[in-house]
Amino acid sequence: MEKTYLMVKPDGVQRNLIGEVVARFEKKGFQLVGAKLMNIPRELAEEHYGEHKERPFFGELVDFITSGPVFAMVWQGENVIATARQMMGATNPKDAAPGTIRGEFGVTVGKNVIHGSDSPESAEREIGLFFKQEELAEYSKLINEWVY
Ligand code: FUP
Repeated sequence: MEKTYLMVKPDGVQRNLIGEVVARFEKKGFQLVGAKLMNIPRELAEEHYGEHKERPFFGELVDFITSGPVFAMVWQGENVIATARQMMGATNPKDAAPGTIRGEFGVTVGKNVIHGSDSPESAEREIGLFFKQEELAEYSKLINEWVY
């Protein structure tokens, strides 16, 4: 089953949006297989956002993501990577469609509430950065007959 890494960022945690975000993915039919509230160590943040190392906003991005607890999650389901990206909306909340998480709850590009892996490669990499194998749960196959 396809898996993705999603994270409620420090702005979303401070604004009490964890439940709202979790509820949306649960109601859609995806399954939560791992979750934890954590403060991201600076080195982990720099590795997670490594692709942006040369960008002018890199320092601010790392400062922000380490500024308070995040809610790190792994979700699974058919096409969960691309569907979660659609449910999140565009990176810049000003371009995010109404109804999406960033469209509903975000205003600025920095504080955009949620992170989600953008490809199978980044999902695998990010899940590995934030979770140990034994922190991920397994469901019996039976449970899925109500969704698929
Ligand atoms: P996304 O995959 O939608 O989270 O977007 P990116 O990987 O392109 O960017 C990662 C984070 O960098 C965004 F969530 C917000 C931040 N960012 C900025 O602060 N300024 C920018 O111009 C672009 C991204």
